Amino acid sequence: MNPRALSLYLVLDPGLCAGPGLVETARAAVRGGATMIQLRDKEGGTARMIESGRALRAALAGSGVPLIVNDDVQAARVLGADGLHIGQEDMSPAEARARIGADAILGLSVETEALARAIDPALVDYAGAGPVFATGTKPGHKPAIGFDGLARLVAASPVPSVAIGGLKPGHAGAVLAAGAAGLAVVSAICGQPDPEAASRALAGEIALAREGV
Ligand code: TZP
Ligand code: MG
Repeated sequence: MNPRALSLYLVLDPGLCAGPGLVETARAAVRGGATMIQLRDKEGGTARMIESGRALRAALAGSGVPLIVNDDVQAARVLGADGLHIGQEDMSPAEARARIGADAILGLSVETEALARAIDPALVDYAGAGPVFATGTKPGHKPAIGFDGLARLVAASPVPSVAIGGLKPGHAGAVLAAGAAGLAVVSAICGQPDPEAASRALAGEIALAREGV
């Protein structure tokens, strides 16, 4: 996996993208510069995941933006998704890797330095590191780690990390300075009145931060 794909990682949650809908939000985000899309649906079950995933796959075809499925390996396989993202409480990375195949992207959420250090780079392609800030998007999330904690997780991880949790415009410089490959966001794009403009603003900030401006 090219770590640049982690630059602006949109996590699409149907609960928060109810306005324009998942597909329109994804299209707008990609026009604005999103580099990876995850479908995360904690409520709808595998059937809805497959239905939404099919529409997203069609919308993303030819864009070069990978589609990642959260947790649901069955949906990921049926969809032929580009990858799977799992948390610490989901199946093990070894099982996930065995079920999605050698070529798919596998992401793992890590909330502590010890978990980041424990990543097996032979199995996992990237770490989702956070939450950087407290967020209403994920009730009951682990304690916020801040930018200092993020830097420690990134340093401990043997694979590229994407930061997540409460990230908004204004945060890209600090996230990249902490060593992360990019920002993963839900509410900073999903549910914004203009998801394309929101993505473009974040992507622009990330580009500026890379230039060291
Ligand atoms: N994992 C850790 S925080 C989080 C997830 C899925 C939610 C991030 O949402 P937001 O709206 O970008 O804070
Ligand atoms: Mg999970």
